[in-house]
Amino acid sequence: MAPETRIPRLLLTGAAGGLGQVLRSSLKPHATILRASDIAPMAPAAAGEEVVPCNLADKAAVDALVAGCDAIVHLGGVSVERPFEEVLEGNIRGVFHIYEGARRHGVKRVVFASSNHVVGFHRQGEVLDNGCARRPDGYYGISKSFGEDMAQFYFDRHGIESVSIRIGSSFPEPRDRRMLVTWLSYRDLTHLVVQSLTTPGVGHTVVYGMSANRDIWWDNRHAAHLGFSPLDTSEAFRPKVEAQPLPDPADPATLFQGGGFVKAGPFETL
Ligand code: NAI
Ligand code: 15L
Repeated sequence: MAPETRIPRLLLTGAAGGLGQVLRSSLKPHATILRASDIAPMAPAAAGEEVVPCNLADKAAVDALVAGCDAIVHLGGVSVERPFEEVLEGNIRGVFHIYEGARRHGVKRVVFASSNHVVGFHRQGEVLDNGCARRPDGYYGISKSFGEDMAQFYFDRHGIESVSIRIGSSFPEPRDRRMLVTWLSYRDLTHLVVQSLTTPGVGHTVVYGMSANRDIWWDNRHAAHLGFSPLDTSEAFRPKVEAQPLPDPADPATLFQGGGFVKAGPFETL
């Protein structure tokens, strides 16, 4: 991106996490100042960075965090299936605080890290577009579904544009057969986030985040305006992954798109 089209101040939540560390580096050329935030310890600020610790469950702290920012990439929160009370704090309260901060401080674009677990109880092999029924596979997936609803509401009511990325599995490499389908390389993730930040007129767009893998469960035709064209594929990892023992075909983790998340819990929290 040319310097004159850089985002003046870009907020990145979840900056200490797996994807946050990747995007903190790869988004830096697209922002004059990148404000990195997390509840966990982060690397010190480099040139052109601000590091602001913040608990997303703290409304006043998030309001101060968002002040002065021009766009937000919201990765922060619980990223796996956990007891509802944990998901409530980090994800449900957290995404509300982010959108309220955006409204109060005039932020016009949010990229929300949603998840394939919004649709995790659809069968593996079924091809879904972004208009399909959501079938969350746990409290975590429900929180991401809620986040997508917040994104839609804040566009309809307040004109804040969002892209909700239903990320598949974004890791250095796919770890199992399911991830041969759901894998999103870090390069393709960065491309998708940049397109989501810079494409004009997105309203609220839901897009699936996966590389150009051989087999697909997700169809992005209704999100074509984002211009997301992945360059990577999981094929190079297929021999290594397929050397693993075959999974039980009757296991719910093999039957449903959400994999192991569909059988997490219940959690006894009383
Ligand atoms: P991660 O767990 O490594 O990072 C999440 C970060 O959020 C952590 O650094 C954590 O300290 C922070 N966080 C948690 N609760 C917080 C709170 N109350 N206040 C402030 N910060 C808090 O997860 P990862 O893999 O980096 O994922 C980033 C985002 O993308 C998450 O929202 C996750 O749900 C989503 N995602 C990731 C996928 C993947 O394959 N890596 C797939 C689908 C969605
Ligand atoms: C997610 O939503 C998680 O954040 C990530 O840790 C992976 O488990 C991923 O989905 C996946 O489904 O592989």
